[in-house]
Amino acid sequence: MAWEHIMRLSRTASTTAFVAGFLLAGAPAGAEERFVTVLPGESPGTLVVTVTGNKSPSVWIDGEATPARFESAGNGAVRAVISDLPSGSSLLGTGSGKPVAAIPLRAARPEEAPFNDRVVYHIMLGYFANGTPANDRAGMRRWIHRRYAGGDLQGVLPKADYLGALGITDVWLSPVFQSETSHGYDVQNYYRIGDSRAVPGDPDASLNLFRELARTLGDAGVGIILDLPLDYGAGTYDRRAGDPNRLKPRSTKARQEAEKVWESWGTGFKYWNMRDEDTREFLREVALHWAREEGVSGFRMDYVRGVDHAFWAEIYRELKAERPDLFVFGEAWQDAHGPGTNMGDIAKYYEPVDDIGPQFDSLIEFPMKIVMTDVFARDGDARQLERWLQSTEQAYRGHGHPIYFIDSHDMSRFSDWAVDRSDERLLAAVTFMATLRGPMILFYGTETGLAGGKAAAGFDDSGRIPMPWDALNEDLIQRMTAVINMKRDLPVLQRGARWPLLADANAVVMARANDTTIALVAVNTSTESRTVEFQSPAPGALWAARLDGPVPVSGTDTGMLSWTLPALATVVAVAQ
Ligand SMILES: [Ca+2]
Repeated sequence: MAWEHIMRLSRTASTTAFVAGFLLAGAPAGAEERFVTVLPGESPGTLVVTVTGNKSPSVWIDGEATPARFESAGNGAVRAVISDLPSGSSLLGTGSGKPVAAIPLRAARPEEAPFNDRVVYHIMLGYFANGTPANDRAGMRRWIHRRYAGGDLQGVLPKADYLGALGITDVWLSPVFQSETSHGYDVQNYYRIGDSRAVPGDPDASLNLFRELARTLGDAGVGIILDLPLDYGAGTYDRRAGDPNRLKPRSTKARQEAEKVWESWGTGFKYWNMRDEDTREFLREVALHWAREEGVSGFRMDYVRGVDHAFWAEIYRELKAERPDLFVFGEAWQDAHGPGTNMGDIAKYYEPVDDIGPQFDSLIEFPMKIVMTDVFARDGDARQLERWLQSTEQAYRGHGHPIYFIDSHDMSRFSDWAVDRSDERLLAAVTFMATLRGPMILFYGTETGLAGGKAAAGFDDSGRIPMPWDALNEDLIQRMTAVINMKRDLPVLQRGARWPLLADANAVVMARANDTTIALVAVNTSTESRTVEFQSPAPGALWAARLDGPVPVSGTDTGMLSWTLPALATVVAVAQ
């Protein structure tokens, strides 16, 4: 959930107006420096960079301006050789006065980004699979979605093999707790599995079912990530069974404008009083309980903007002390203000809090989701991909390992935005996402091209559609599985440096590199096959295709590569 969506709903902007507005917001304003290419120089410790947007830009290494002499490279771009790079340099930036764009210069070490290999499959329980009609609507008193399909843990259980076969590492379950709605974010008891999700009226049987599911998924190599709303509980929160440590949590009225609007819809939420230390402990204990007692693999923290930064750092520190392997990521969405503002806001959650430490392992990457949808689904200018990757790298300053997604429960599905519903368009987007530095989320149904909602900007819940088990697109699922396996097989995609090589209106080429491997990634968003030519980051290397794609071959000039890209595709090749 994200409260700002209410503000969005009050607007009447049409879809096209939103996209156009976004493109304007995303276009470079005047001199906005961007890297066109970054390539290793001939001698170690040198880089050859090309920058556009400023004839005499500054170059920054880890936030420090570094000397560089630029000369014209044509097309308004300038080129410089940067030598004597300090070893271990992380972030190469450009911009006047301060860096505005950056690229990661070195691969993240596994201990710096231990969760970048994760592929998280997001299940919204009510729509995924209905294991029994006996619990449908049990305990629900409000907010029953028009497409709620009775889905429950009994339904997920027999799908464990399906989920394991996709190659995912975790499932993120929408809130499993006792609640009065179909979405489940209004928790009545953090310690009880909800009646509509499991066995009505029998908390012990419900918990046993959850444990059976955790075991079965575990056998398939898949962990469970719980969706945890800690900003608020239901107005009807169970103060006896829901507070086993007798901490007597306190609540307040809504504190933020968006929350007030939400409350006016009559859901009767109770906002936890974060000024009360017992309440903070109560909330930390909730997460610790599920980590200690039920062995979940992580948490997706809901609406983190509703809670202070210190709380997130405190709960992160306690969780990691207990279970360093827990993957903790947050949702910091601010949809009423566009991706630029949201990016700045997300950046605050990547910053460690003084005297406490980090807040999250990762944050859900909303800005790139919007950009990827515009480029891959709406034929938007492909240069936006490169531009926004460089913007987010700078904004997150190397702390950030965004968890990328293209579909979610709160936004219109990619396939509903798409100008045509080709498998290629969707697959090109998911493949591109899989090549980005960070973990990724696949919303249930995306692997089979699920659509049937509507295209609307900001919050929209029309993508909550029952999983079409009787009409799966087996071919697409197989190809998605290959993409997921590629992500998991190639550490260079998970943590490697990223060198931009080419970007134009409908093509992007980049390299990903670590100490042992260089991978090339190319995107063609046009509906025709086309050949791109670019400088090789590894002259003389032979390239092997992944995903049965084409390979780059020697170009017209020495050191150039030529790659013929299929229409609407993201292709990957790895240096041999
Ligand atoms: Ca059911």
